[in-house]
Amino acid sequence: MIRFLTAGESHGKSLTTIVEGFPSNLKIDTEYINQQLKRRQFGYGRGLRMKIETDTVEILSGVRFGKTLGTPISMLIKNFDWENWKSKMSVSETDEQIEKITIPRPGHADLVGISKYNFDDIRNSIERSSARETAARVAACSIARKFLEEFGIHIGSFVESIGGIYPKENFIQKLFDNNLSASFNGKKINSLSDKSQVRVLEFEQERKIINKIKLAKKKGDTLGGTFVVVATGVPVGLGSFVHFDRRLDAEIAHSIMSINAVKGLEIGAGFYSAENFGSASHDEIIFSKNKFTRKTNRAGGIEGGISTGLPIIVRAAMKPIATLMSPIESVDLSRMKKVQSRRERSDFVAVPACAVIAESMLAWSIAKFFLEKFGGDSIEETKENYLNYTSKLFNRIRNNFKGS
Ligand code: EPS
Repeated sequence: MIRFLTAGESHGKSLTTIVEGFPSNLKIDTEYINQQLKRRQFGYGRGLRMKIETDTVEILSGVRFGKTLGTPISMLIKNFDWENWKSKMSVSETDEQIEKITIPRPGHADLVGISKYNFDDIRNSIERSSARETAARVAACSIARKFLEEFGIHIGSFVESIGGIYPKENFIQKLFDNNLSASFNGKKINSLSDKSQVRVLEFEQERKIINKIKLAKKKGDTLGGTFVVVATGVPVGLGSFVHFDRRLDAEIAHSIMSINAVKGLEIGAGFYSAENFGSASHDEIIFSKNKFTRKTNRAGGIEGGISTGLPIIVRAAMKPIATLMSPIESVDLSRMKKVQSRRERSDFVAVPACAVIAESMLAWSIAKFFLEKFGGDSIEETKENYLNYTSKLFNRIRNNFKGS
């Protein structure tokens, strides 16, 4: 069982995370984690905060001479902006007069947060509900990502649309076609999308999106979008149909929906299938070269809550950032009067970052179920378990059904 916790406020001193349950002897280094943190910070449309922060991790425990010890791994990411927030975010009581925030922003956790936690200052809700926390998640999930790479599992993502601007080519259909998806795997996708300022795969679409973001900025508005995350190299048999909380699709949905501002999710051709005949929705089974495969992958790599061995395809929708520079209606809680909601420094678009965070969360979910099936105390033992299962899989099926 792997688990992780994160701690830290957006403008507090730092973010921290503790990751527990990974086997010993997994090679890991700070540079690998920093690379993922950098990818999360990138993207046209981020606000001024990203000019202040350069996220890097300090590993505090659990790793020796570049390898995991099997003990809890703790990590720290500094908030450079904290220098500007020392009094506003003081841990101890302060005599300084700190202005309270009294106008909740619609779409944020502001109003629900003060209602639930009995606060007299919206700042107390803002700080932890901020998507800054996702930096710690990416650090934690980098361990999962590195672990999966040991088994040839690679995770990639691209932004499908921002502000309703879609690509000319239907990349999702390409992923559903098994002949095409082989050359369109997790690694390949990232080698293309990492080069784009908005993580898209078409140059013309990128140009149009950047123009739309410029327009949003000018109007003091924000935009959301859709993105796709793909995991390739996942073996058959992760997850289960035996109980709701052991289904791989349910686990993935939980992970991705937990990312700030994600409001929609589908696995494979989810919504398309709902409009079409079953014959156009399912993936015909083919037997070739001692292996089972499918003509298509509309199931998005999961059937009956279990991985099929084909790429796992997740598509999600992120709502526009809720902090607007041209505000919408709200209520000032100090006077209980209708007002325009408060302005606060923020991002205009964070869909590219969201896609990278979703890669990380998907890596976590797959690693969780992978270790449940193959987990040993060391990476070597885990590899033996994995090879024992995968190398015998086909023969077991053939022998079981011989003569039936
Ligand atoms: C965020 C608001 C902005 C973002 C922040 C998330 O921060 P600030 O209020 O300091 O300008 O930049 O995201 C990050 C700091 C990050 O690292 O992703 C929010 O309200 O969620």
